[in-house]
Amino acid sequence: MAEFIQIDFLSIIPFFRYYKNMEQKIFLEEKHETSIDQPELYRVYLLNDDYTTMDFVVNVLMTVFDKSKPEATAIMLHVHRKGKGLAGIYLKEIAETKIAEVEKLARINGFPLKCVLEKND
Ligand code: TYC
Repeated sequence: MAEFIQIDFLSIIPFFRYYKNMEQKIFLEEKHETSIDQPELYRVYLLNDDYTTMDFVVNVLMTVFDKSKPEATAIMLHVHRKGKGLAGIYLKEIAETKIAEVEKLARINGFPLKCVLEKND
């Protein structure tokens, strides 16, 4: 003799509601997490000095910071006139690596060129 399982649909409704709420809660928590997990970005500035050649600075901006020649020239002239200029904005580790690269290239070539790192708030 076959046995039948009887389902009382009315008593199942609260369970559906519970799972729907849980799904929404997880969705909201995930959304919240992505909004607070923004990576912190840092600005790399080049500083002016009296000894580094303009050509070397343009070269550094093109090779290390991926600037075109006209962009690199404009940034270099801005640094030369104003004392400081933005080379790029990166994640902290990448920014630090770029600074190390610039200062290593500068020392090898006998120039005192320096960079500074500032948090991009
Ligand atoms: N002031 C330098 C000169 O007259 C050129 C220069 C530009 C140096 C930018 C550094 O970050 C710098 N030769």
